[in-house]
Amino acid sequence: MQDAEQLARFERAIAAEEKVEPRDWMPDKYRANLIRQISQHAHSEVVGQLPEGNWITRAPSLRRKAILLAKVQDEAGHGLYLYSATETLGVTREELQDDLLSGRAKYASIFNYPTLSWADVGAIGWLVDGAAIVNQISLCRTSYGPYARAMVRICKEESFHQRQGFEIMQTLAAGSPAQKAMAQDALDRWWWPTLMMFGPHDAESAHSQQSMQWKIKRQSNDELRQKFVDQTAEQAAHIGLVVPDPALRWNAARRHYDFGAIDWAEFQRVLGGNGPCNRARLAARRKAHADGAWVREAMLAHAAKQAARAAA
Ligand code: FAQ
Repeated sequence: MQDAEQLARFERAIAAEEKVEPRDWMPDKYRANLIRQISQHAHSEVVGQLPEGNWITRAPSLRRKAILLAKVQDEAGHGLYLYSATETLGVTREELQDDLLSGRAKYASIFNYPTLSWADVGAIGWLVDGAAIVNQISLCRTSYGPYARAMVRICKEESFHQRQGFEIMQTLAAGSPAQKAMAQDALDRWWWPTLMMFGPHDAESAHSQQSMQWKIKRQSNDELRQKFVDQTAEQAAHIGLVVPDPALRWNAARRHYDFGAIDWAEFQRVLGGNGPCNRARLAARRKAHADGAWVREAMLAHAAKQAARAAA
């Protein structure tokens, strides 16, 4: 079959909301764009364990520690689903790891910020997982089958993460003046970096047009960011915390919250490797990979022995 015919068939399937599956024909650019987005997403889940992992040994109670351990472990699982989904597109896990560890691959900018207090664990669950859900609910309808299915499961777990983070913030905000101040300080530091998670404005977004056309993305960066602001502004008011944006106000005509300008220079700095924790995050991942070398070697040796026994 000619490429033009295959492309027309592919586009008809996309228009009919059919899922694209690994063995289906797909344009090279569709495949490359998916490998880029899903692998960045996988790397984000894995690097995203580090800021919260920092607090496992210092959680304020056994209950909080058990919840945090489970949450961080969930993020590792999300990384695994997403690496597996990426592998269905013909790229190997080793290549993906190499891209991350060499610094070639991007991961979400938010994970390059430090967790300075226990309230930051609450802020991450509430804001970062909250933003991730807004984005990922939309991706449950993405056109690539393995990615869409991974998103359904991930969203269920992220909802629990968001609720536990909100509950930490709610508890602190209703606590002593010092606890409330700690919660407010966390909101002050995490608010703007969370808004950056949705990516550049639509007009500046390099991939959006093609990704929307192929239904890889179902809603634009700005639409999703607005949805997040609308829901989170009300949640902050509900627990008596103040969003650090003097321009934030309900716009009755638009039926949305207006909000202030994002510092895109800061976003670019973090993407360029110069955020507060970029170097520490990559160093931690490289160390974990090196420390795990013996496990990989042992597993390969075991698999080779099993295969030799089966062949004998
Ligand atoms: N950080 O043309 P666009 C989580 C890059 S999961 C870093 O708009 P696109 C769970 C972008 O990659 C969080 N880079 O790109 C959790 C592109 O670079 P490239 C991760 C960013 O793909 C919670 C360039 O800028 N979620 O948090 C960022 O159409 C708690 C141009 O941008 C996902 O990955 C950024 N914020 O739209 C875990 C969701 N924004 O490749 C642990 C899936 C943009 O040309 C603890 N991904 N860039 O070099 C997406 O929905 C999309 O990829 C966007 C970006 C919306 C992130």
